Amino acid sequence: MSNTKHYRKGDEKPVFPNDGIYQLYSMRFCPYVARIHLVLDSKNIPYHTVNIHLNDKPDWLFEANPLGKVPALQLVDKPNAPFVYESLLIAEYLDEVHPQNKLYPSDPLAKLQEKIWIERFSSIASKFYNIVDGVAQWNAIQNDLDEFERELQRRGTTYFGGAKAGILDYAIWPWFQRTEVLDVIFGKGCTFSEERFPKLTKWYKTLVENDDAVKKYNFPKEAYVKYYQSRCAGAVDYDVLVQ
Ligand SMILES: N[C@@H](CCC(=O)N[C@@H](CS)C(=O)NCC(=O)O)C(=O)O
Repeated sequence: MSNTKHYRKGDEKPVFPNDGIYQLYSMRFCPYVARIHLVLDSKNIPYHTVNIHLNDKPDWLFEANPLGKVPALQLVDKPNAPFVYESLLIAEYLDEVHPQNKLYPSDPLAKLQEKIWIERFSSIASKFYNIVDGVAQWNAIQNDLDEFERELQRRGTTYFGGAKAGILDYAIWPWFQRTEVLDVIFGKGCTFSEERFPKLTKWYKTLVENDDAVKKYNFPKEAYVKYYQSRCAGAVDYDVLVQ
């Protein structure tokens, strides 16, 4: 994980050594990119990070992803070093190509069912962006999260993946990280409470405290607050973690 500055329009594209190491186009607070950091780190795959200022994108971002979004991953180990994008497609590819610490179930049906749960989470993810009425929106998210609470209860395991984190854990964790700053995003009084979500709150805490990939990616709450405050003020500061 790299806390380097976010490149803007007009900045030269960084040059890395010819070392065959993946190059990840990232934004430090993007939950979709976080999925890829978690997958790469959980497998101990080295990578270079190129942080992008998404409100003032360098032209060369579009060579990486024609949609102008992050994540994009350059597979510099492959002929012509192609770029790939879309977080879940990248995650699945990495899990196939780097089988150490498998994240997806190997059984096709179990794998499909895990992907269905990730797909179901996408409506929650989008509700984090469309904050028309903050408190009402957080209530709507909680109603959706009830299903995930029940599912974790049904599985009876520490993680959705079992005794260790799997792809569903890493695919959804980045949005739970936002529960640290609910008051900034949705307004005062919004909480991710143990009473309503005994399993999920424990799951989140266990990941934060014990999972090496999450520990490596995570950042202090104060930085997150600053980032969201800058976003709410209409002048997003992606570089709050840059030393
Ligand atoms: N479906 C994409 C979503 C990626 C995405 O929306 N990334 C955001 C940052 S969190 C982005 O790059 N936004 C820039 C833009 O839309 O212009 C994925 O899963 O990779």
